[in-house]
Amino acid sequence: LDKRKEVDLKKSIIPVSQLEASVLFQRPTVSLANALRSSNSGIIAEHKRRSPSKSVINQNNSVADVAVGYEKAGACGMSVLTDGKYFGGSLDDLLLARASVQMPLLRKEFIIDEYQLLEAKAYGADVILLIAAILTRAEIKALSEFAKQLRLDVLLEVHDEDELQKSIMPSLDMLGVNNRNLKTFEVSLDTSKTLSKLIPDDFVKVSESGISSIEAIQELKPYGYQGFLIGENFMKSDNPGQSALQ
Ligand code: IGP
Repeated sequence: LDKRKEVDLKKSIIPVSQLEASVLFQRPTVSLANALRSSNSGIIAEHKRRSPSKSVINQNNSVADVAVGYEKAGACGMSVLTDGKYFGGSLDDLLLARASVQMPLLRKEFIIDEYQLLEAKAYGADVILLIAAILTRAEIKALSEFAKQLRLDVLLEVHDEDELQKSIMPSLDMLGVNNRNLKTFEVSLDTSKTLSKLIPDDFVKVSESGISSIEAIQELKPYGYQGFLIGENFMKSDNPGQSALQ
């Protein structure tokens, strides 16, 4: 989990003042948490070209086509991987998705610095991901409070009870339980089931990773989950939007 050491902040490329002056920075954001609360699909569909666990997943479909397909299929929101090194994504992917759809967009990234939140907003995100495994409680607090000032929703991701206990605070909107063990890449929905009862009701619960069927979603709903983050299962198809319909 030393990924945070490798995050390349490229701070010098676009000055903060320029990010803040961008047209998208002024755009009113859309809350994914609210969308999930009032939806019965709860699907957050992800754009993911490749991953450390699976290498290549999809190199053919354009981000714009994938985004439009997901929106037409009725997804509540879309997650766009902007990490280049491990996932082959970029901020341009986020920008292209933003130009194509109205639904809330999540910047999926290893966020460790406020600058990345300004970037997220300037490139059209509505939601940011914070990963408990790579952040201290103080960092989670500072980053989530800054995100709220920017009117971005915050999805906080945990893998186990310690990460969850360390992270709970009012500046989070959604708590995501990642079913994928980052050390072994093994996936188990039991992680979501076990941790669900420890998540206070004021947060929208999201189950992340390894969800590959309607049955899995039906299985998770009784545990209080209202959001389901699905990447590979859709992206491995020739037509990700079409596969999000089923
Ligand atoms: C999607 P899957 O198994 O449906 O492709 O998983 C998403 O949960 C996964 O990509 C993810 C992720 C992350 C990627 C969850 N947390 C943190 C990068 C960083």
